[in-house]
Amino acid sequence: MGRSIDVDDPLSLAIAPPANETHEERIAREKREAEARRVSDEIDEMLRQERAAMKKRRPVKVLLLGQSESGKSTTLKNFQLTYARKAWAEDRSSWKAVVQFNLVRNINTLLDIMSREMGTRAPRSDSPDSDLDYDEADDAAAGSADTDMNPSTAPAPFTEHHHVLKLRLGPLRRIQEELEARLGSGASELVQTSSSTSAGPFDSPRRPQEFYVRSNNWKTALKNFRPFGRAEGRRSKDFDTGEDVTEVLATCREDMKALWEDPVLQDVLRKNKIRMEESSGFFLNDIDRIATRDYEPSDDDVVRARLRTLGVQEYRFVFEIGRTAGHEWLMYDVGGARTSRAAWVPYFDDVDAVIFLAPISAFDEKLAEDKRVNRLEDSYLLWKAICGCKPLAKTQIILFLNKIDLLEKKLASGVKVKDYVPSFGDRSNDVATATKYFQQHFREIAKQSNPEPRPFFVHLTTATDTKSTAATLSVVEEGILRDHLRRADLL
Ligand SMILES: Nc1nc2c(ncn2[C@@H]2O[C@H](COP(=O)(O)OP(=O)(O)O)[C@@H](O)[C@H]2O)c(=O)[nH]1
Ligand SMILES: [Mg+2]
Repeated sequence: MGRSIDVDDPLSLAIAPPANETHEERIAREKREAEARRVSDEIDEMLRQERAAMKKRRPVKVLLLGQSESGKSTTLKNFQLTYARKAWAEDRSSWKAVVQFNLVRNINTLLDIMSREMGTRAPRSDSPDSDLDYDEADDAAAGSADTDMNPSTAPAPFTEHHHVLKLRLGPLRRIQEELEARLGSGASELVQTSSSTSAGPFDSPRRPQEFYVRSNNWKTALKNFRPFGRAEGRRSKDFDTGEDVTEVLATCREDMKALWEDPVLQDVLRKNKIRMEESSGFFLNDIDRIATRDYEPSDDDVVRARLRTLGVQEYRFVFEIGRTAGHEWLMYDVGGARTSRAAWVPYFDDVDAVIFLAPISAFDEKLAEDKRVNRLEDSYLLWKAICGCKPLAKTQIILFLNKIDLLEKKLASGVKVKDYVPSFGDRSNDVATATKYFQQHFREIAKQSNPEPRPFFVHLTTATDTKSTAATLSVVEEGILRDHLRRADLL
C-alpha cells in the first residue's frame, strides 16, 4: 500500500517508512499506526462528548413574560412547588406574612367600600404606596374592571352594627401599614401614571416607575419575616411584628367574617359589580383558617399569595424530579407594567424558552397603569412585540391563556364578550367558544409577526390550580428540554 511522500515536507520524510522495510516490519508498523489512530480518535470522541455534556449542563433558561397580573409569578411558584420542593419548603413559612397582608388588604378594601357607601370618608393611610386611596379602592377590588360606584341607587341600609364593625376592625389599618413597610414596594399595587407608554418592551420609559432588583427573588421581600412565628434566637422587632399581626388577626376573626358575609355589604358589591373574588390575593373565603394563632400557609396559599414583582428577578432551581432531575433551571420573573418592560430586553439573549402569559378573563378590564387601555388589547400588542422580536426569533414561545377559571365565572355571571370585543359578534358566549376565538387571534398575530416560522404552542391554564398546572408544566418541561438538548448539540 504505497503512500505518496511529499519530499519537501520534513515531517513526511521523518515518519515515512524505511525504503528497505520487510513485509513483517510493514505489518507491525501498520498495526502500530492503526493503534495510534484508534487512541487519537478515542480522545477526540471523549472531548466531543465532554463539550456536548458541558453545553447540556448549561442551565435551561426560561423567561416568564406578560402584562402585570397575568400570572407570571404564580406560574413560577408552580414550577418551584412541582420541581424544587426543597427550596419551596424553605420559603413557605415566610409567605405567611404575605397571605396575612393580602387578607388584611381585602378587609380594608371592604371597609373603604362600606365607608364610601355610608357617605363618610375613611381615614387615609399615611403610606405613600398604599393602594387604599379612595379612588382606587374599587379598582383594586374588582380586578380593574370598570366599577364606578353607582350614586343613583338608594343608600344601602347600613345600621349601627356596621359602624361597630368598622370601629372594631380599625386596627387593621395599622397592621396593613406595618406589613407594607416590612414587605417593601412589592406590597403596593400599581396605580395609574401620567406618562403614556406603549405595550412593547423596547421603548425606554421616560421615567422609571419601579426600581429594578436583579437580585435573587422574593427572598428580598420575605427576609424580614424569616423568624415569623418561630422562636429563633433573640426576639427581634420583626418577630414582634409577626406575633402582633397574628394576634390582631386572630382577635378580629369573627368581625372580619361578619363583614365579608354581611348581606347589606354583599348587596352593595353586587350592585356596583365589584367582584372581590377576582382581585389580587383574594383570601376572604379563608378567614377561618388564616386568622388563627397557629396558622401556617398551605401550598395553595403560597401559590395564591400576591406580591408584586419589581424589575427582573432571577431564580435558580435545581430540579429534583422529572426528566431534568439534577439539571439547573434559570427562570426570570419580570415586572409586567408598561413602564417595566424596557428592563426585559437584556435578558433575551440565549433563552431556551419564553412562557408568555395572557389573562384571558381580562377582556372587559383596563390596565391598572393606564385606564384607557383594555387589558386584552394590551396583551395582543405585547404578544405581537415579543413574537416579532429578532433576538427571540429562534426561541420557543409558549402561550398560556391564563385565568380560565375567572373567565368561566365571568361568562356565567352574564358578562358578554361582544360588549367588549365587537368582532366576537354573535358567537355563543361560552368558555369553549371564547377561548377558541382568542386563541385564534393570538395564533394569527404570531404568524404575521414571527421573523421566521415557529410552532405555536398554547395551553389553557388556571395558574392558581396547582394540580392542573403541574400537568401543563410537565408537557412544557419536556418541550423546553427537547429544544435545549437540540441546541446543545447544534451549537
Ligand atoms: N383566579 C385566578 N387567579 C389567578 C390566576 N393566575 C394568577 N392569579 C392571581 O392573579 C394575581 C396576579 O398574579 P401574579 O402571578 O402575581 O401576576 P404577575 O403580575 O404576572 O406576576 C394573583 O393574586 C394570583 O393569585 C388564575 O389562573 N386564576
Ligand atoms: Mg409577578
